[in-house]
Formats: sequence, C-alpha cells, structure tokens
Amino acid sequence: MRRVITYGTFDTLHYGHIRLLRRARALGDYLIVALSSDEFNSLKGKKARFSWEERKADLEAIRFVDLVIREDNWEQKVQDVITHRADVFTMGDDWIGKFDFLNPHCEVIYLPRTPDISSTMIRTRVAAS
Ligand code: C2G
Repeated sequence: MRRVITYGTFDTLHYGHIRLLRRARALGDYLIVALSSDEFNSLKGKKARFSWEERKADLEAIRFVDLVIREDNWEQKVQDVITHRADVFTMGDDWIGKFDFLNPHCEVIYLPRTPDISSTMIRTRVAAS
C-alpha cells in the first residue's frame, strides 16, 4: 500500500484541484489531503470563501481522496509523513523545490499545475456577479 500525502487550501474546489488530486492518487494506492485550517490560511495571507468543514466535505466527495487531516502550520509536514506513513509527498509545481527537505522521509514529486484556473479567480468573479 503506497501512501501519498498532499497539502492545500482547496477553496472553491475546481477542476485544477481535482486534476491534481487525481494525479496525486495515481502515484500510489491511498491519498491523504492535509487541508489548511482557517487559522493557517490567515498565516498564509489567504482568506478562504468556505470554512474548513465545508472545504473538507467538498474534498471528501472526491473518489480519489481517502483521508482529510488538518494543516495548522508550516512545520508539521515531517511529522505528518511519519505519522501517516506517507511514501510520497506531492504538490503542484508552483511549489517546486520548496519541500525538498522531506526527501529523507519520502519521495517528493511536484506535478504540473492546471493553467488558467484559481480559487482567487473564482472568488473575484463570483463576488463581482
Ligand atoms: N493547483 C493546481 N492547479 C491549479 C490550482 C491549484 O494544480 N490551477 C494545486 C496546487 O499546486 C496545490 C493544490 O492544487 O498543490 C492546492 O492548491 P491551493 O489550495 O492553492 O493550496 P496552497 O495555497 O498552494 O497551499 O503547505 C502547503 C500549502 O498548504 C499549499
């Protein structure tokens, strides 16, 4: 059982996220998503439109997602990889190189981002409509 872990806010869930999650799950047999808490988002300078609980429920509707855990800080990744026995850590390549420190603990794979779609775009468009 090859276990994959990925992180993110996943606000206003869109096809860019879904294509990332599908490819992440295809790297193994079990996908764990560490979902940024509202508090951590403010640390990241992000304000999600939907609460952590709403964003968690949206993610759990995706067949490729096996477990959703909380992401509360930047420092938890090594412990998460150990606790959840992750063999692979993956993120979109907008993060390329940023998480290479995880290499001793698991494989680190960056996947190409889906162009021209973002939660910011959706929030802006929806707010304007
Ligand atoms: N993503 C993508 N294509 C897009 C938008 C996002 O592939 N058009 C990917 C991102 O690269 C990331 C994941 O979807 O791997 C989640 O994106 P966000 O919700 O924007 O997450 P982010 O704010 O980058 O948080 O500790 C890491 C952070 O929690 C990452």
